[in-house]
Amino acid sequence: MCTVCGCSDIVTADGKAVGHSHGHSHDHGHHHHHDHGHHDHDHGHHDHHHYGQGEAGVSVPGMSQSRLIEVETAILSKNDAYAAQNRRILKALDVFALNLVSSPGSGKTTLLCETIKRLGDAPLAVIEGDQQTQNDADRIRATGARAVQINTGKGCHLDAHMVGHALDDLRLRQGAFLFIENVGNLVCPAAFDLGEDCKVAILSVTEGEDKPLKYPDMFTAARLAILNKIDLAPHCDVDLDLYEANLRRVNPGIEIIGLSARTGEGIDTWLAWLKARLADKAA
Ligand SMILES: Nc1nc2c(ncn2[C@@H]2O[C@H](COP(=O)(O)OP(=O)(O)O)[C@@H](O)[C@H]2O)c(=O)[nH]1
Ligand SMILES: [Mg+2]
Repeated sequence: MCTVCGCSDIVTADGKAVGHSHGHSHDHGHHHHHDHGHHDHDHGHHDHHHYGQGEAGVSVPGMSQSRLIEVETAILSKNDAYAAQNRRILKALDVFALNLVSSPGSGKTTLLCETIKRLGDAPLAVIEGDQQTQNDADRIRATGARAVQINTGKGCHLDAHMVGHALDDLRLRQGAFLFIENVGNLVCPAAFDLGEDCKVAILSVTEGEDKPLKYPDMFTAARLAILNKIDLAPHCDVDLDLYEANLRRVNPGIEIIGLSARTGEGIDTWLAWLKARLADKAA
């Protein structure tokens, strides 16, 4: 994940930047690209280069698979300790925390604004993650809700340490919802536990039915998938059943809600789901 896409906040003691998730299957046979110095593209021997089939699930020039796993384990265990601390704080307040993950533009902020309006006076707060700008926190604050913006710079995901600092500023109320909008990215945020109760993956109908198959880690990590922008479905020739089938192929237990943050269609199902989860948390 992160070395490959340029995340700079993941740096080990020896100054190397790395990270990624390796919870995949090793059942497939080929490992032939890991030890090569380069590939000769002039001869058409290969029409598929897969750099994720080694033990680490990722390739970084100059680093062995075992070294990559070592570094990743160190990063994620540090993150997990912060996540556990966040989780204790949230549990003590019976706060239900959601980590909203998606590619940029799927409608996370729009859905959050509509959700906040419809939740009325339910206590809630929002953490907004983006590489730059406070635009999304401003959009949330315009609804009257409390929001803290986290800018990650070159970082491609929120981590539990960042969220811990935001929690200090949020003054969460007992029994509140906490919505964490992660950096728009279908890859890296999947690997980082923030201490949330669950990840919610938002996919919009214009993104293509094959996205769950192409980015399985995110949809495996999510409890719920929201299929947003269903108002656009009639205009863009999408197969909603195929979206659902592909989501269930990578995560048979995933819950799915289709809605439109624009027209409000389906949003009541989402609100009912949220309220049921908050009640579960307090139980
Ligand atoms: N047609 C339609 N557009 C939407 C819907 N939800 C969001 N959008 C639009 O999609 C664009 C990106 O939305 P935004 O909330 O900023 O996405 P984010 O990057 O995931 O936070 C904006 O132009 C929104 O108005 C929807 O349900 N239907
Ligand atoms: Mg946004």
